[in-house]
Amino acid sequence: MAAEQGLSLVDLDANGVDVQFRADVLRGLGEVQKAIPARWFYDEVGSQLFEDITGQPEYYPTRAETEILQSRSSEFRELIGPGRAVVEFGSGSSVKTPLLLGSIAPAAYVPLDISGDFLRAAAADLAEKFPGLPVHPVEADFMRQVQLPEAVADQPKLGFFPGSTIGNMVARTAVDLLRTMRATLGEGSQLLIGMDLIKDPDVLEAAYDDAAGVTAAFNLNLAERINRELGGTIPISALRHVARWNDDFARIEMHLEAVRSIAFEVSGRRFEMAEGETIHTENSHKFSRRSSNTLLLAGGWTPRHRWFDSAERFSLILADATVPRSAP
Ligand code: AVJ
Repeated sequence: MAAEQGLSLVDLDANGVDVQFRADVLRGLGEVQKAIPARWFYDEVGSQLFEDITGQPEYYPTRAETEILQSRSSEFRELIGPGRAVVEFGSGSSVKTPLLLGSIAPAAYVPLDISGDFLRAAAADLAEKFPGLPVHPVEADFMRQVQLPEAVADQPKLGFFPGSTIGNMVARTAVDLLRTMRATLGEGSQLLIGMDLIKDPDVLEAAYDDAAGVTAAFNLNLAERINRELGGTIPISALRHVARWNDDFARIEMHLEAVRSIAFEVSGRRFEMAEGETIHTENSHKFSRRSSNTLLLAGGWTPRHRWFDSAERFSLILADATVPRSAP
């Protein structure tokens, strides 16, 4: 299918509609609790809005993680060592990746991303900042095992998965991804992964409902994207952004809530929402030291070192690929 021959991984129909987007939206709006996978936030508008979120005073994760990367350079160098191929899951953010690469003297940098455009931009940016560093971008869906370039086959790997993006997945999907990463990276690999921490629900809810309304715009853009790309007639002004802490699952949930009863069409199909009914658009799980250990171990990774920002809001964990052995 589309994944072959270096073609785009995005499957478009004859009208240019993203087939997977339409399938996910139609299925999700048909569920009892309406839900749409969070990955569909990130069209061009949504990606820009996320960048804007990271600059909001209430949204601490990006600043906290960047602080760790800035302040622990010598510890990274010591615990990771030189000569590794850094494999980043999702193409590099402008700030975090150079901080890591500058700390550890890597042998190569391999950004993986499903979007060829983001990938090429990130690769060009990094190649310019690190002139001697071989950069091998791979257009791939990292939720599946990826065949890494031949050039890095014999180099030990460091997986890099910042941002607490793992928190967007429910435990079962997160474990699948961690195991897939292990298969992609191989024996002897390490993983440096960002995981946001459980804290006061008021702080968390504010981080996902900033006063300037940028997160609200980010959430509502999903409904706008449905209208733009799938011939939707969702009345945007009848939807309200909601961010709420779910203590049982230790996660922030984002929803779009109907402020009155509405009916609309998407791709010719009709849907209704009662007043107060929601579309669940994102989970952002938060972790304790124990729950992060449990998740990593279940995914085949042994946590070796953990760093926190000075306010202890966010953690960056270095783990290595566990060699399975029998108990005890
Ligand atoms: C990019 C997935 C880490 O969950 O904090 C930010 C996305 N959503 N504000 C997060 C997001 C709302 C973000 N991640």
